[in-house]
Amino acid sequence: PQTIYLSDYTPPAYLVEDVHLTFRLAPTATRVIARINFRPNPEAKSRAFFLHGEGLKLIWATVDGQIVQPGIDEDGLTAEVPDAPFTWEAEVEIDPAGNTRLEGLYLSNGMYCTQCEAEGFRRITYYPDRPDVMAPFTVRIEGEEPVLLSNGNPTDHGPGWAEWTDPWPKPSYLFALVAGDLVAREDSFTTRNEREVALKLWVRPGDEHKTEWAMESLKASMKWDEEVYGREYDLDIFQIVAVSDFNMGAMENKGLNIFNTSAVLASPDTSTDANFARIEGIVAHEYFHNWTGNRITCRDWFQLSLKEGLTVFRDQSFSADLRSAAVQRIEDVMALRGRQFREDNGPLAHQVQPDSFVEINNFYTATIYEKGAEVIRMLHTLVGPDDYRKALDLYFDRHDGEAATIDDWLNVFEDATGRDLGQFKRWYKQAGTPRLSVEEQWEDGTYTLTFTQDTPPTPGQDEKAPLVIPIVTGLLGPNGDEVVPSQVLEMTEKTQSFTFAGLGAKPVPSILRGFSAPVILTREASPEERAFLLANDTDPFNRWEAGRMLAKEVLTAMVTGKEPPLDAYLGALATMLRDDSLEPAFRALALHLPGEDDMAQTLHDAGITPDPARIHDARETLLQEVAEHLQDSLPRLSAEMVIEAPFAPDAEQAGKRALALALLRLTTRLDGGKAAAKVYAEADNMTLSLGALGCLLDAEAGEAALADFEARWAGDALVMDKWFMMQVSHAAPEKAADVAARLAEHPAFNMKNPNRFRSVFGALAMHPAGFHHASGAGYALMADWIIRLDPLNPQIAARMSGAFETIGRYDADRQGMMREALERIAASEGLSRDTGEMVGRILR
Ligand code: BAL
Ligand code: ZN
Repeated sequence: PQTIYLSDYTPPAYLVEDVHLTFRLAPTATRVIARINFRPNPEAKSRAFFLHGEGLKLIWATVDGQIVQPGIDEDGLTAEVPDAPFTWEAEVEIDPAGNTRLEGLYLSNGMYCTQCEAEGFRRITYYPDRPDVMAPFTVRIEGEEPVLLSNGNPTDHGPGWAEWTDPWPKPSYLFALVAGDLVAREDSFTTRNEREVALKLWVRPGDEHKTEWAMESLKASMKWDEEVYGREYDLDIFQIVAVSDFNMGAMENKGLNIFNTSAVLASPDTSTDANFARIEGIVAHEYFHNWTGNRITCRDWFQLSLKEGLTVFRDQSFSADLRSAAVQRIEDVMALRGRQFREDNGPLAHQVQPDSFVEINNFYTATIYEKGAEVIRMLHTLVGPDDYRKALDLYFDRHDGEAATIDDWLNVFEDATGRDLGQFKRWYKQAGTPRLSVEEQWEDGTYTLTFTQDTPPTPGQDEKAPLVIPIVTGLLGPNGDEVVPSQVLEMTEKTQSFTFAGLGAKPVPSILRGFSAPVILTREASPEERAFLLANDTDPFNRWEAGRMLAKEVLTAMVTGKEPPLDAYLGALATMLRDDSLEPAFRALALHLPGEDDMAQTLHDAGITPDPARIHDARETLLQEVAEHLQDSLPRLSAEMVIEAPFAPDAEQAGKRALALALLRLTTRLDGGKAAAKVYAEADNMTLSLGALGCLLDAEAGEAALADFEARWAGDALVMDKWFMMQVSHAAPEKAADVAARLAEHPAFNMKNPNRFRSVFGALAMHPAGFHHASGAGYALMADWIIRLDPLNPQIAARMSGAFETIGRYDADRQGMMREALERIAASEGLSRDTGEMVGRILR
């Protein structure tokens, strides 16, 4: 397979004036007739005419009405064309029913739908399938299906056909088509300029009752984008369609977003609070793409973070505004550390702007998305909210209708603020998570913090230059008062000191408030000082962080056979838990022990080879200690978290349920599951049902509840995904692989459905003590199923192979078994470019 390099970018030879597509739908033989007006690109370096195309059967093609015989290979076609504007027409045949890759046009349970990002459009028709070719599309769909949809506004229809016109020039990756037996929840939104926009959320008949939340989230997003970014919607209609077989969470096709059912359908009975929050965030994310991604798109796929990092930052800000900003930030950082730090510290580490790729689908990563968002958050911190808004206004003014680059983005900030961002740009070009260490000095009322930054080598990048790191810092006095409020310390050197003069007593520093940069901060501190910060810090993120650091020190000591600072931790936890001024969601997060994978990385960073079994045991022991220490408070606190009001998926109720369940998990350690059984039996919402089920499984008392759950929810695919997932994630480590293997034989297991596949094998990958069990059964099973899935759905198979990305952390035996599993995948016949690239990078 060919490697694509950023440095090889050349402008397209021909640009597209407009596109007219006709679809004659048929399950195994859909015909697509394209009429495309091309014109030479004055900026092009060559006149070679090439159209991408994969898996297409060409029926005929013409140039200006004359039949041509193009040269065709597996990537596309070439033809002789004029050095002047011309019309290309072609008819191709494709097989949506046989399309299990879920890229291009495919059938999902009798419904036609598309996924074109990144390079799926070339599986629909021959086209310059690259994001810097933008054009308006008109689409005519002919089919028996009652609902026929495409991008833009509806312009005409008749029996068995419909026509849609999208006036906004777009790249082909934003094309969408849906046809099926669907029903809509309808609503409308009036923009700030009094334009009426029809809103339609299309689902299968029977799912109508699960549409209210997404519709409310959509309207809130439209309003927020007007208020916060000054961005108004630009078509007469905005539509969302829910699809059950979908590789991603959702897709921002212009005016016609397509969503994985799991990212849009919600009801209190079937969805947890976490599902509701995720749906709200994804609906917002896809809607926000209308400006950051669609109106301004990416010149090429090396610029992916231009739209994804920015849009994640926007959806995180939206959720922070709608919910609790503190809780949102903690959750976002937990996700960043869990996925991006893990990626950045292993063989798959790559830059926010990569230099090369083999398969772009492998770069829809936490680095492009979440680290990309952190980079924008740092810009926001450095320039401040007013200049940030000025820069964004300039970005939209300057680049609307264009396919832009990350350099364009940074230039806008330089022009709007007068800042030189040359050094800042390194955040896009250097992979790896910087380590930030700090030393303090106290002398005659002057306090000095000296920071040192160091980014470890990553594949292909041995040397790293210093980054610009905004370190938001405040100082607390010995009585807990804030003596120096938060300020941004702007670090640009490898080692740099910051002094604070005129202090009456040696302060306690609160460093990297709000997690102001995506770095690993190491700072020696006594358990007492961490407990002090957990009790007194005015920055909620750092308050939570102090508790987490303390918990990590306890777990590290337990794993390495040292004396853990248990009293300091348990005392601080108890005080925090009783503090009614803290919102329940925060207290629930503070009760949450660092995860097993997080501990494995922490130990590895400290030069200790992690033993997943010992980490698991230490965590279990600590949870037992916490439960016993808090046992007197548990009944009262649990009673306080009971909600009398009718169910609402808002942040306040969700926070109370989160704390109630955190307490229930502790109670289960003391009563063997008695309280959990009662909660399960009485629950009137999925959050409590599922939480109680998890407790029962942990107590090995979940058989009856599991059977009940299956009987009740057998007809609901999204709930059954939870049933599969819970059994794997709550399995004892030595049983996890067996449980996954058994579930894969269940009649309701369907490997072609990405949600179901992930519910079993994604859950196994995220069960460190199970996946990394010393028997090697987890590795072998994962390899077996990646090999089976790869020919059907390479994208999901490749993604799943990321389970092995932590190979470098473990002992020689585990590394040997992981390598064997990876080599087995690499050697399987006909392995896809997607999985081949991933496995190759991990083995490198
Ligand atoms: N563009 C792919 C899906 C998303 O990031 O919204
Ligand atoms: Zn996105």
